Amino acid sequence: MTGNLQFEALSVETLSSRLGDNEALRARIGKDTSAWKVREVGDGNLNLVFIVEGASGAAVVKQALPYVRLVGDSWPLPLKRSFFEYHALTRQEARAPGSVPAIYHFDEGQALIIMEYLSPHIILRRALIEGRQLPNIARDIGLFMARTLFRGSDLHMAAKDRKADLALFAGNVELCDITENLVFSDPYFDARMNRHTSPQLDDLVAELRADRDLKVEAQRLKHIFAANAETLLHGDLHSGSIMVTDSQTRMIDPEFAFYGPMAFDVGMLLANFWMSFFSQRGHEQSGKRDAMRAYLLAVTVETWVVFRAEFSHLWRTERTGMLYQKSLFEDQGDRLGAEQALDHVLDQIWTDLLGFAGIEVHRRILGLAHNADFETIADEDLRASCEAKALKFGRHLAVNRRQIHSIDEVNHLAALIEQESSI
Ligand code: SR1
Ligand code: MG
Repeated sequence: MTGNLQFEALSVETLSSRLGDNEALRARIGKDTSAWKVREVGDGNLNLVFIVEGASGAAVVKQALPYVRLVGDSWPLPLKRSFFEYHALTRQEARAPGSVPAIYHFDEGQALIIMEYLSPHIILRRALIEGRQLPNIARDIGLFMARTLFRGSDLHMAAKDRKADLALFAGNVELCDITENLVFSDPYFDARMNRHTSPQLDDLVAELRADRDLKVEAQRLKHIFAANAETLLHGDLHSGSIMVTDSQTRMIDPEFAFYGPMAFDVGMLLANFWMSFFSQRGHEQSGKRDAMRAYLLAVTVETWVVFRAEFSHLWRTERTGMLYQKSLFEDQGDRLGAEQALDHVLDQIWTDLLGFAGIEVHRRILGLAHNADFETIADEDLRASCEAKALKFGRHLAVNRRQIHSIDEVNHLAALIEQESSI
């Protein structure tokens, strides 16, 4: 298959004949296409994902569709998101080696990426729902975020290279548009595709939509998201975009990549740990999840500690960009000045990430794209109780983020709200 043919979606039936002459795939899994076994495993909202197994190995073929899979062809979505995903993956591999799947082939015309089959990895969200405590995720994800966010910014890159990438990823308009609407606006009014656990949450939803302070903060955060083109973001760094074993962590699916605020990736990621925390009460059929709740809060602490430490290390050793030049600080013998500036940058990330985390929690409970942490709780009253606590927590983060100064303070609040009998 060449890049010049008209786009055509692959299927389990056609994949072997259409990709049978692809040298990258043949080299990886074996040349005998009659031995290839194909499964479609995509469970995300947008794309097709195939696992292809041959005589000597396996690979993943991911293909974008010209519409939103979750909704159908009534919501067209450009194929070029595959181009942005491919270019984001190559940059993430360069900036945080070993943190993303290896790429074997990219076909822009067919919007497909052939990449490493991660096995026995599973999606992090699923592992957390099962109550699995993974020892390395905080460290691995904290390092990934610090390295990609720092090294994709004007703190590190040559200005002309960053501006070229800023221009490249500025084309990812439609995926940004999804985030701009689904995350920052739709949860706060009666948007067409919204849904929530009803009638249990009806009163709380009405209260949040009438909450002026919350709406203003959501729009201030949207403003930061849209206007602060600070670094190359993953753009959709939730627990469904991370694959894990007990010892390995891989970030996948950066099709929402664009230049935005550092705090967005960190906030979205931490929000997903906090949502997992609030959902655990709904997964206690085969035993209490107290230890899992404690683990999840510890993961948020360690992720933030690792992020800060690695970001600070890079600040001191790789600050080669045009911002906060060493010529103004260290080269003048003013090491403390550089540390003062670092504190300001980290403080800003901290304050903003809390806001992004708060609204990420809201959109997963009130908007179109819910998450399995809550959705798999079959008892609707129990689910609503978990969701209501998470909504209350999210509102506090979004509105009061400037008055919150430590992750322990956030986790103390989470624990207090979680222990309330009902909301
Ligand atoms: C219509 S896409 C809905 C959501 O799925 C993706 O994973 C992103 O999180 C997006 O917001
Ligand atoms: Mg995705």
